[in-house]
Amino acid sequence: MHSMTEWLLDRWETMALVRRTEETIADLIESGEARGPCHLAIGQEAVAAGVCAAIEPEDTVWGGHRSHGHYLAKGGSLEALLAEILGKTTGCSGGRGGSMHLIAREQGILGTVPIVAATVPLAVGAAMKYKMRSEACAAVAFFGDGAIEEGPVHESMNLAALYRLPVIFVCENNLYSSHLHASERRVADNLDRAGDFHSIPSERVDGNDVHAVYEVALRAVERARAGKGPGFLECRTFRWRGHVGASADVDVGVRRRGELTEWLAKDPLLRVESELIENGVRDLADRRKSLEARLARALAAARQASEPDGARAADHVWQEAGCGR
Ligand SMILES: Cc1ncc(C[n+]2csc(CCOP(=O)(O)OP(=O)(O)O)c2C)c(N)n1
Ligand SMILES: [Mg+2]
Repeated sequence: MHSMTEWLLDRWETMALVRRTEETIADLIESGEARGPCHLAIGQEAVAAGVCAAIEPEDTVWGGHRSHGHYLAKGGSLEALLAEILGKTTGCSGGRGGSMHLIAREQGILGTVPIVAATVPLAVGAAMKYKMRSEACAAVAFFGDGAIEEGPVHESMNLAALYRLPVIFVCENNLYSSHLHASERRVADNLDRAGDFHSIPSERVDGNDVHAVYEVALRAVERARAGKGPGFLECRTFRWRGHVGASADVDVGVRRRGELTEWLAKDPLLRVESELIENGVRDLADRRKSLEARLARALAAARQASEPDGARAADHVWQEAGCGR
């Protein structure tokens, strides 16, 4: 098989995994089995898949409240994700965090946290460590267009630019922050210029085109590794579901209803599938079947896992005096 087709098949595997996992999570929300808030990124899969393909296993990623895709694309365990969402002890955060608190240290997923913009400075901190210790790693901060409205993103960009840190700022511009459209929050559609003020090279890319995302991410990562400092990517995309939960939020306004129809036609996964079929790949149905079997196994294991012990709810809350100082 042509190596480009193999590369694209890998991206398909990641994007289909993210899509079907999130659709499964949507079912768990609707049935009431998943009780904590879940934010789905269905429709945005090419950003996680493209960026994570451009980095190495030892690089780190950081995310926010909508990070199932980042976690899976970087190699986080599917079973530990579903178990976390179901609040089980085998979850990646021991069942204490739920959908919005994902971590997998071994895979370089050092934290997804729902305080908007909060992990961006942490990614910069990691990049500072790489630089100080001359480690050839890069850190990736995934955040939304709403996060740009928070101070820590700008402070982080300034520091990263000043010290030429190996960090990539990946802004997933899905046009909405909760229920507010970008045009209700900003005077201009200019997030691609967010890095200008700090002399950080910034690029706008079609976030539904996995090839395009990969290419800009790779350029930024190569620059960062060469000691040339951070990069900023604005990935234009759209979430098909609502801000939180399984619904599509089309009742939020006429605008969103029209936009959704428009964006459904730009399905990033379907684009990859069409290209694979054009390139002669004929076994997508078999691959889909294996994916369903994998998902069913992971969900069954998560369901069977034990619930955390209520008597230990305060574990990890307090730092014992004298420890870790
Ligand atoms: C500091 C902070 N302010 C407000 C919120 C409430 N909140 C949660 S998600 C969200 C919207 C974030 O929008 P964006 O960054 O574009 O990410 P998206 O939801 O579109 O992926 C807000 C305002 C929060 N969690 N943290
Ligand atoms: Mg947004």
